[in-house]
Amino acid sequence: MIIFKRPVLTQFPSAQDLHDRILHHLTRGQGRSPETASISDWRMAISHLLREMMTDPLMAAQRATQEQGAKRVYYLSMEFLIGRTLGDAIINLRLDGAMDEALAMLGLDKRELLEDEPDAALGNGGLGRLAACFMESLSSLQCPAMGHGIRYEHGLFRQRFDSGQQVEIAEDWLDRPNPWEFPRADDSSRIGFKGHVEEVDGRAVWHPGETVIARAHDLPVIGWNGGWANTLRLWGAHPAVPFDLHRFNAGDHIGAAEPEVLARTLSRVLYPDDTTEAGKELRLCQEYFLTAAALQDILRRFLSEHGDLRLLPEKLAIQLNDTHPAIAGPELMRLLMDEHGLGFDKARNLARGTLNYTNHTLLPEALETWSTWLMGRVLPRHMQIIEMIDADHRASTGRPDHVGIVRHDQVHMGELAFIMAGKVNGVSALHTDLVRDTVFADLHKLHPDRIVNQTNGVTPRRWMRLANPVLVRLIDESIGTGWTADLDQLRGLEPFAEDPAFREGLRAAKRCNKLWLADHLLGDLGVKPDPEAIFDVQVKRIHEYKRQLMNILEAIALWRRIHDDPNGDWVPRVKIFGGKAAPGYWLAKTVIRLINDVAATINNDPVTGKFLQIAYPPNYNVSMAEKLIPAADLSEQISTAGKEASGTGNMKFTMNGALTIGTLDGANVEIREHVGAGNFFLFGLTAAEAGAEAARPGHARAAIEASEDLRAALQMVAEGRFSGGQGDAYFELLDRTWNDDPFLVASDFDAYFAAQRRVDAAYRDPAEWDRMAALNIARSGYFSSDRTIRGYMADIWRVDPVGIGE
Ligand code: GL4
Repeated sequence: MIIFKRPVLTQFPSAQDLHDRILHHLTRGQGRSPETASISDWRMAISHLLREMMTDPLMAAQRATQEQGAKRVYYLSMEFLIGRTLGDAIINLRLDGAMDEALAMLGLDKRELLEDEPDAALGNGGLGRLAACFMESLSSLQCPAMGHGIRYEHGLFRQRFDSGQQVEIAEDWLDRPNPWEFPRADDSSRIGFKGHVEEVDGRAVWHPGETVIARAHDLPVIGWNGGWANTLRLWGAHPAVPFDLHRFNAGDHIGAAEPEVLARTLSRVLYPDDTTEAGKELRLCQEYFLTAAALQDILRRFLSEHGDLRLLPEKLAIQLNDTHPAIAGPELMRLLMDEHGLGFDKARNLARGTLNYTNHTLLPEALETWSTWLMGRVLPRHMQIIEMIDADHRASTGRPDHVGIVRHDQVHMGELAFIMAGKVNGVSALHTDLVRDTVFADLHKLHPDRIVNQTNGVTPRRWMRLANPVLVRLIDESIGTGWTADLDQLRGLEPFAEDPAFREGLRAAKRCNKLWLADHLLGDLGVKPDPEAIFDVQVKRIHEYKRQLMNILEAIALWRRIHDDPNGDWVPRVKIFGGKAAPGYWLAKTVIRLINDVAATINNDPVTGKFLQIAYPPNYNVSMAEKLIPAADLSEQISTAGKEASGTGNMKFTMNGALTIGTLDGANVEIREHVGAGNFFLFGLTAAEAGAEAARPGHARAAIEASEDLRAALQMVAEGRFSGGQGDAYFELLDRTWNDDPFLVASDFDAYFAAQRRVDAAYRDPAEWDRMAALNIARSGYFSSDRTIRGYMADIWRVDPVGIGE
């Protein structure tokens, strides 16, 4: 094995060295003098310096991979929810101490610099953030890998509240140049759409009616310790004919730019739907754009490295993040058959040996389908190949008709992805069981070894080291820093749970994070909570199945009880919400309005003010999560059992010492197993019970009638107590809760309310609470995305890390 030396400069440069190099980038790179530089100029200079420091590990990794002829992993995803990069780069390059000093020498405020960076929101929620955590772990584990995504001009919309209602504003992260990317004008592909297919000498020839150019922008992703960097390659769409000079010269000045506008539409905006599919033609075009650009690129590199297509499964593994890039099956077959002359069987075997698919949801509205008419019009050759794959699978397995890819004139992308994948994985133990038993039950019977589980994880570098430096200092002082790369070492904290001094330290760290949050984020909302209050946090997309409605109804019920006994011994609580609703999801938007209306009323009540407050800061995103999660005492993971595939926020809270109130859903099940049932506030129906309950006629009405707290809370909403006396403001929401309630807010309400009172009781005993918090941290090691990626490497990709080092 060839061993590469780690570049000397990335090994802990001195503060003076950093200082000089920042000045160099500011003056020579930005063309600014220190006297006239704005905060953004400084940020650009520092970011460019850090990007420069990533180039040696980036190229060393490439060289080592090539020299060893190692297998490469490609992660195809329509979403990468990156957030900010600067703070993460400083941490992973191990520059924190020296950089702090250098910034002090330059008179710069680190927080102000970090806050100046736009939050790259190229994703909706968990699925996109998982992809970003995976990229970081792949680099930290020295796995040769590349991410492929779309360089959306506009990421997820920014959220504002107007009279409590969500208003969406276009996001514009690329308005200012992105200092992290390397534009690769030479790495481009032509992507065809529409047109027709012709048969020439027995071979299919696709003549696309439209063509666009995909152009690569590379972001280096640096791993922990700065020894290895992989690339996240984001594709931008450009016109094949840049500008119609004839039309311009003929006086049609606007029409001349039409090809440009049309092509660029493909990478213009991220679809703002999470777990719901729009079924729009542009979305299909975006999915094909990403997949085709990635596969051409991957095959080009593979052929120049290995030359022999038969080596595909041995030399590369491609992971499809949900069905969004599932057109990869037919596209890879098309390239192998139509462009490289392979027969169907060979092409199918090579594709299946290379592709794998992760399922991220069971919600029926999220399972992608396209009409055969649309697929045939946008991708005529792919439609033919899909029919061939389907017929071949039917013939080779003798499967029943209702299991196929094409049914009722719809192309089912889940079935397509399953049939074309070597391995299919779910994202938590419970979810994988449900994948086997429900959506893919028939296919699972035909291919019993195909479905495997890989429980999600999150990177402790961003979610602990970067987000929670005060807690990290305490941990480092107690057990050293080795846990950062090997999160199981947090187990070493278990004995400290019994140590009053450690628990005191833990309490002080949490208090520090809570004070900062109260001052900076909640203060802007006019909420001034007592840091002694329970910080009770629910942050995630707003969706009925996640049951933010149950949480706010609990707040109303509690408020009413406090009112009845204002001198009671109540445990003070501040309920914090964060999250966006899909712009077209009317009920979710109604829940947002209700939370804001209830907050406005409760926060202005002098009688209950010292016991209960509600805060809903707008525009929840990755950087807000980094501030909220370390300050949380209580993590709300209260989805209807069987609906949340995994969750990943739940893991971030646990490793930051929040206790969970939650259902037996997704990865909550495994979190509870790891931290211990006594250190987790469990409530609610199980997935099996929830299925039965939802099918029981009149379940909601019966549950409401049996619960005085819930009935009273709903009554107050119905009377207009939170909507200026307007009783009908929430008519539809109430009507649905009484008469339908598919996500069982009513059936689980009393159990939830009771679990919250158990939380109150536990919080009264600080030593006991802190002991539980310490054990949550100590036992959270399993939820590192390093463990998840090791699982993918061993069970799905069959790749080894590549040696590189001193
Ligand atoms: C999701 C799931 O809803 C979420 O539970 C899971 O943690 C995440 C990553 O696997 O994927 N599926 C979709 S779609 N969006 C998600 O966030």
